[in-house]
Amino acid sequence: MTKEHVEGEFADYPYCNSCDPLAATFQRLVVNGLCREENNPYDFFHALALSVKEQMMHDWRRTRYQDRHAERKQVAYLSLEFLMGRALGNALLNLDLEEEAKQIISQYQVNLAQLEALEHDAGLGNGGLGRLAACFLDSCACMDLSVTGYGIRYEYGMFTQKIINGYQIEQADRWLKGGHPWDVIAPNHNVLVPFYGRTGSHVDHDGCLHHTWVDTQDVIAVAYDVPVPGYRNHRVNTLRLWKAQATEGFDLEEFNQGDYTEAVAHKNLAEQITMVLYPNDSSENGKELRLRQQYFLSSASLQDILNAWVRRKGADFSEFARLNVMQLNDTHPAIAVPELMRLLMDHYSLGWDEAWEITRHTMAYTNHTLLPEALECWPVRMFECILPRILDIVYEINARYLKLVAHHWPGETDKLTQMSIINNEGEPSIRMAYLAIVASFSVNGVAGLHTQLLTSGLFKNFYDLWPEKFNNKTNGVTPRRWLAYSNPRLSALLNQTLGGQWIEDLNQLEGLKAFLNDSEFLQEWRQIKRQNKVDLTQLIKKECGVEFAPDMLFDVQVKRIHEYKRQLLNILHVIHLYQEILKGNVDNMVPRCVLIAGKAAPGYAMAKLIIKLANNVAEMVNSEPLMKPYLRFAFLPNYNVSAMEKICPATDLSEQISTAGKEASGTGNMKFMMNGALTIGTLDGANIEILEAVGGDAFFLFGMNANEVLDLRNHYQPKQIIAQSPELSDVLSLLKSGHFNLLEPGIFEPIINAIVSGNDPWMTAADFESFRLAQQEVADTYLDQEQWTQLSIRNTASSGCFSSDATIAAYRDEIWQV
Ligand code: B1H
Repeated sequence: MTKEHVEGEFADYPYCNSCDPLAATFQRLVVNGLCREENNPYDFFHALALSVKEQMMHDWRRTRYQDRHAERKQVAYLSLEFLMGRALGNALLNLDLEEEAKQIISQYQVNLAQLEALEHDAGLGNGGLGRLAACFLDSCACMDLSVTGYGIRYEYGMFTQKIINGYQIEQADRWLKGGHPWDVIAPNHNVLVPFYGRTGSHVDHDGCLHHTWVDTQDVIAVAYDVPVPGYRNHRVNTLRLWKAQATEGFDLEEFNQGDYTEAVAHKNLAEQITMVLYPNDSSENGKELRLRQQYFLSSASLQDILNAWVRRKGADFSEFARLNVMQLNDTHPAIAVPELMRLLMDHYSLGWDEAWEITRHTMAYTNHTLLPEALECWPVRMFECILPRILDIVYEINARYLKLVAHHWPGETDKLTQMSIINNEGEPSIRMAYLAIVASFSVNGVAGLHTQLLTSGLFKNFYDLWPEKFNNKTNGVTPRRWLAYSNPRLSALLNQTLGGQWIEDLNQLEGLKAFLNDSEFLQEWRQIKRQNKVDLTQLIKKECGVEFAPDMLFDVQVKRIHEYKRQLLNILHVIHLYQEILKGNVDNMVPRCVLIAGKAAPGYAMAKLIIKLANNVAEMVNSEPLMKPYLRFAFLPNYNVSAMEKICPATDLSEQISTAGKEASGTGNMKFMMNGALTIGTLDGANIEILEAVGGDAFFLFGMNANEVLDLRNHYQPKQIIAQSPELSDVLSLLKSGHFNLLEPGIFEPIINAIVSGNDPWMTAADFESFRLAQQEVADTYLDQEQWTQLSIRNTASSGCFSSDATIAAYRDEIWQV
């Protein structure tokens, strides 16, 4: 689209469209003293980021104006997490300003890559779920969809991980300390979010009963807007992040009574809400502050959406559901359901039925996990105290819905207990997933197997009741960040070979298959991977002091540390290779560099112990001279988005080895595939779809499938399995002998016990042999470099369906119906 075209089409847009060129803004900022010290690179970064934001301002404002005035459905993506990573490189790519930026800063003895590296990651998420939200925002902007992200502006994002003596140490992530050049405060969008207080009711002049929520302690939600630029299409969407601020009113009262400290303490209480991201991936933690975060986000976002509606349409909500949809990113913002009811009834005087019709036609819920420990249940007593009015509404929703259940299953009273939103076994609690399902017109899982397991297991009753609500939307990742930006060498080859259209239409990568027998092309492909490996080698040397070598096989597992993801299986395999090398069994052995990275939730002792084990094994492997030609092992600290940008272009083998049925989808698996890695994996999550897309000969499959895992569960006897595998027995004996923890005897006992216990839900021992054999097949394949390269090309060529553009197209057509 040309600039004239854009201006012509929106001729009625009332604002002027003038903006200095990037260079002029940059010069002005530098000269006007943003660069305080001579040649301080961070100041240059800041000036460049501000200049790039300036370039977006016109399109940003126009996008908002246009979306407001078009009778198009508006989508709100509600999420407690947006794992954005760095913004500069991505903005330069999407706005086509890379070359210009390079030019501008070439005068200052720094280069663009150095400046980009100074940007602090926006780590406002834990892992896959938060990064998915970020990829979706990119795709929505690129596909010209009017989608607003709503989230929380945490003062402290995902913690910084340090490794000291092999142990994970968490440090606060002060990501805003150098200033955040990207956001714009929008004070005219501030809203008040109520907490505590009590409910009441009154009858108005017309005899109507009204419910009230009084004596509340209100917190101001301040809007911080972050621009989300589309790919060269002049659309700039908004990510609106809320920050909590104490109201002056409630401070003042106590202040006037002379209680200064109480007043300040209360201020802190309010502002605590957006202080820190909860660092749990796949487990809820039930803290009151977390509930306050969830309500704060949900209420502020819905008030914002309703305010915008009322400004345009007045208090007529008859068209609201046709023109609005809220996508709930897991149950974390599911409290938006009763909150929308409350706002419509208590603020805009709608009746229950009218409010419910609107709610159940605007809410859509995405489930991201089957793990029972991650399913949110809030104690009723917590709601009673913090959100009394919301609790009333939840009770009413439940009562009306249970009538429907009773009608559908006459006489089956246990259905009522099983399906009730309120769980009365033990301490009464609210099942947030049930609340979300009852109120949503769409419920989706994030990969084929995951959705199938939802409808046949966890949510089976609901599927029987409302089959039409359920659908699958397999995850995807944005090819802008994860291929075009992260892998410039490969990207250049793709442009040269296929033209530049693949960036917006990833299925065009299929065209690579025409070059599978072109030896020159294969050679180039190999060279690019090798260069990327050289780059990663430098990072590993710097961060871990371990020397990777670019001609060895790069075998990589990076993701949150969790027992179900089975980093342990990977470590056991490394120990096995170590033993083979010590024994001299090295004929045909393929030299390998194994990399593990990831954070453990601070309260998850077993995950932290797995990190310690990885570090101790790495220490032994890397310090044994015999290993050097064959095996290196590193644990890279502080895995985050920008680390993945360097890791995925350099990976040969992607480890996706979770216990089948446990990983809902996975998205790292897709980034690796796109960048030409081969996968070793189980039939879990989106691995299944990757296998289908690329073909069985280009995927190293091993292990039990989800049904076999279930079947084995009740008669699992790892001791027998271990006895039948001399390799696994040897590995466990060495581990038991204390070989890897000479100075800290006994520390790995919990790990050994977990593996040999019949209670191990992740069944590490059961899949070891199959994993070891698959790894041997990997090695055999890698020996034939030509074949490996062909398989690598086929992986990239087949990755088109894992673009988040494809995923978003399906959300758009099948859920949002915009
Ligand atoms: C996923 C979470 C998650 N599923 C609770 N569930 C959280 C649960 O802070 N909490 O309380 C945070 C995150 N995260 C991941 O979502 C799945 O494990 C992946 O398999 C999936 O690819 C990803 C995106 O759908």
